[in-house]
Amino acid sequence: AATHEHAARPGQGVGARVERKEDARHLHGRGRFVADFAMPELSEVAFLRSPLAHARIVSTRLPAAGAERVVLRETMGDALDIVADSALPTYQSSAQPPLASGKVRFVGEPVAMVYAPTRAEAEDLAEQVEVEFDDLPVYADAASARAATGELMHEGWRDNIFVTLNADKDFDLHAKQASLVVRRSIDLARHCMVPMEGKAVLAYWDHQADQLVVVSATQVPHMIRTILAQCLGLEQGRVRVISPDVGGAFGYKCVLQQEELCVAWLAKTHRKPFRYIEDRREHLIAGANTREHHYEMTAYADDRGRLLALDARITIDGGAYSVWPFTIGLEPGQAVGNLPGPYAFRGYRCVTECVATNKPGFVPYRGVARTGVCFAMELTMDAIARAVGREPWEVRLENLVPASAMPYVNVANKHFDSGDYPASLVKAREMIGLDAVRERQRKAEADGRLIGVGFATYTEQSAHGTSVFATWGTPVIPGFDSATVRMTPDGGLEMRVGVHSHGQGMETTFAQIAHEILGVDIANIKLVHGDTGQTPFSTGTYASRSLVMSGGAVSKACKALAPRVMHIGAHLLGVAPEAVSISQGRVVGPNGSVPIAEVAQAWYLRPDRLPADVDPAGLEVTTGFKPKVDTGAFTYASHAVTVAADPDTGHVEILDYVIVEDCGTMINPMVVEGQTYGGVAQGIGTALYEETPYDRNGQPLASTLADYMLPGATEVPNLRIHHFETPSPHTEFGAKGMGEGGAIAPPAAIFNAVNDALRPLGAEVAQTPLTPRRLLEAIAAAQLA
Ligand code: MCN
Ligand code: SMO
Repeated sequence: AATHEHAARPGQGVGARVERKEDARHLHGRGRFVADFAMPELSEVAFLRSPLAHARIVSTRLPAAGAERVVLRETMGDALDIVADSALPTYQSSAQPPLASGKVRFVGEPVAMVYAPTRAEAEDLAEQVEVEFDDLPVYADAASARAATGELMHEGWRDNIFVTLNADKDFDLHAKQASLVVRRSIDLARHCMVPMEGKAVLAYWDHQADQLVVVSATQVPHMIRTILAQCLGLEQGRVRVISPDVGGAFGYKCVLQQEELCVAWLAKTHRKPFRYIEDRREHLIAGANTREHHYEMTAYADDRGRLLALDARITIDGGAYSVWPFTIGLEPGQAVGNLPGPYAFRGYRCVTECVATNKPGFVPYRGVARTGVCFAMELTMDAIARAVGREPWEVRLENLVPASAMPYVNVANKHFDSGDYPASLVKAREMIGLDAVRERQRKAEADGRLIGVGFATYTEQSAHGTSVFATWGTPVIPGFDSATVRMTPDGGLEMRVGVHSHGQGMETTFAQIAHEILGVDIANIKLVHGDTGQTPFSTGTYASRSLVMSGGAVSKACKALAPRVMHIGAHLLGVAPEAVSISQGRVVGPNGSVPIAEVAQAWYLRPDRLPADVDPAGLEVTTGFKPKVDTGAFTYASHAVTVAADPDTGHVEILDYVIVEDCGTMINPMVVEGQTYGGVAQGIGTALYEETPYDRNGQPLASTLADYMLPGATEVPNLRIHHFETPSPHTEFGAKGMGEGGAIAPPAAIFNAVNDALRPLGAEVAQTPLTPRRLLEAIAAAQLA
């Protein structure tokens, strides 16, 4: 399939820029988040959190008044710990207790749970719980964790290493043909995820249904039900999980959170409602972390800069606990598999070690390891270009997998399905106006700042199947999903999916898919999602899988519904079913048409008007979808950015930013653009601002938004986006998932641009975030050298 430029489509179907249905309720304050629920007798929960990074709990003393409202691990009886098992051979599993038991492993780990009528009272009571600790050696970074001689992070472990993953594909064979060897050390800082809404969970006992109901800000309600029932020893049918409106999730909410388990336990035990809402300080101290990767890259290339082989050592600081269900194995697994990026070299060796330290554990975060590997690979690509004295885009262009080679299996066994990677780079170069920037660089800036331009190209695998997740040791992910579509008596649709939309716009885009097939007005299509009591099972929303998998199932269900609608419609028209079709919400025959609403009315209210051989299953279909292959559909993009770096103040300003992306057929280009804007804003955060530093005692040094820098509206430039649409051969409509991609490339493109700007000074930067201090240090180091 050839890559073609996107042409906007009118109407409400696939490809139309339809305004988001869900925005009306959010803009009018009618959204309902966990914090908005009101309930009689609701108790608010607070946690007493560990002040130390690694310590034994010697004793705990409860306050005289209110002791009955304090819960410790011992009090929780036989509630199970969160154990995240993996099939990876070197993996050491961690057990995360719902409340610390015996010892604490990071600052902020919940030690006691307390409840009261208000949060303030609960916090006051928590402060009166006295805990005596005995210090243990703190592993505040990967080096100290590796060198451990004292007590290890987890009982029964052989060392402090969660998992080691290696790859070796024809490395020696190709490396020895190289005439050039380029080395770089590259670092990404640890940071938080900072969704607008943090963790939020409310649980109560539904006495009528005799059921535990857990209302949680989660991406994966069905998975949370499965694991909560297991951990609490309840039959699956006695747990219902509802994910209401969610104020951003970004991966933070795709795992079982210990607070979810704690609050659910309270509701199960006391048969009353309880709620916990994470505050910003708790998020910054004790919420999950992401991104901290260290790379030692050695690239083997020829004189033109063609990469022949890559040797990489990756260290990931995974923090204290592995998460359920994905496990910490996902991070190194994605790192090893995605480091080669969109390039066509054939020799690859990689050793990835994921270390356990006394910090909050890693949770998947938009892009997962791909932001790190893209950063490492793209900085290395620019380093190669420097070494051979060519333009970085030119060297990149020669290394990218060409369109003529598609479909292509790369050195890490990624099955690229379609697309024209070089064309996206060429277009990005054109849009950023490279020649004009080079001209401007020759003339120098009047204000003394240095201008630079940088590129990055990446692939974003979506629609991962069972076999792909199995290579990361997580066999829980199926390469399929399902949907229920029911036509209502007025000819509208009620659609049910087990994935969950927490900002992605699915209520609109899934309706567009149904409109494309059945012609029903999207105003009369309702998407029900995120409630285990009302939707078909799904593992949920993550890995940019929802559109392809669940949206694919919506498509299949609508396609299965169509012949039933036509069958009744043909009967109403008095013609044979083969003679009719569906068009613009009507069943159309050779000599007349009937609105779909009339068909629906016949099914529900006028059985006398139905054909004798009508399908008794009626106007409701549940069906599943699976892509033609298990190996995924690959979105790709090239980002190009122009920056100005001030050598006096160290300040970096983004002057221009362009994105040329191809996610196959777009269901809604406006939604795709919104997804891209949000992702890029987060990527800019990773590149320039966000960092959670720790001191050597494992104390977090950025615990408020005054210390933890987020990009605001003034730091995010106007982004210019250009679309290609190369349909995937494996999916409905040829769509590919793209929800994470925006966050993958910005650190790479921005650092390459800054390094381009710094060339006259001989300085180079390779550590996020690029604070003014780091920039000035790099310049100072170059002056000394
Ligand atoms: N879309 C489209 N055409 C395509 C591809 C996608 O119109 N070819 C639309 C989809 O219909 C959907 C949206 O774009 O409305 C994203 O679709 P998809 O790529 O399938 O991603 P998911 O829906 O599975 O969302 C998950 C993804 C992930 S993994 C993270 S992390 C992330 C992201 O989405 N978290 C988000 N985007 C987010 N956006 C918001 N607002 N909030 C989050 O927490
Ligand atoms: S990090 Mo996204 O939820 O896969």
